[in-house]
Amino acid sequence: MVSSFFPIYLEGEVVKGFGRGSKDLDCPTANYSLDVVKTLPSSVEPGVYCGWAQVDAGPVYKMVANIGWCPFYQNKEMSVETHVIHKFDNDFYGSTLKICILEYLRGEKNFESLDDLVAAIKQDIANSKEKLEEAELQKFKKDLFFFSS
Ligand code: ADP
Ligand code: RBF
Ligand code: MG
Repeated sequence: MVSSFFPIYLEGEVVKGFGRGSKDLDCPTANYSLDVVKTLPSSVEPGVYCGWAQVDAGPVYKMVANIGWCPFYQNKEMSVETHVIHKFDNDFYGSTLKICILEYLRGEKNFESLDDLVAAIKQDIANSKEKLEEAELQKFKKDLFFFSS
């Protein structure tokens, strides 16, 4: 079941993130500006979430998002970083990204090494792919949020 706390919808421009080369780790994350991050309900727990994502008026893809302060990097500001589970040919900075957040996967953690962080992210991607096959979550792929302008 999708809990009554979800879905959470976010929409905003994709901006430059921390430039830590997430892309080199095979996991680019599209970042929102702080203004968009601030529109999240204050009761959202930092952590890793799965749901659906759309870049401009493109197809709706599976996504996994990290919400929080990234203890591994000790960020000063809360961020929302979305990894869209799709291979894009080009960057899409400046585009509008819509996300529909459906389920909490785990809390944010600190890691001993970058390798451990990358392994956890890989596992999150695999878990999200599987979860989003559930009929209950599939329904939101067709949500009006993505198809009304
Ligand atoms: P930054 O630190 O600027 O966020 P990243 O290394 O995290 O840089 O790369 C993020 C950028 O990569 C996104 O803003 C987007 O333009 C691009 N990108 C390409 N493919 C994806 C994807 N599958 N998911 C998210 N962003 C992607
Ligand atoms: N950062 C953390 O410090 N702890 C985490 O548990 C964590 N989990 C993440 C899970 C996913 C699916 C993604 C996309 C990012 C996560 N991050 C986490 C953020 C990560 O530190 C950030 O994307 C870096 O920029 C990667 O180089
Ligand atoms: Mg990023």
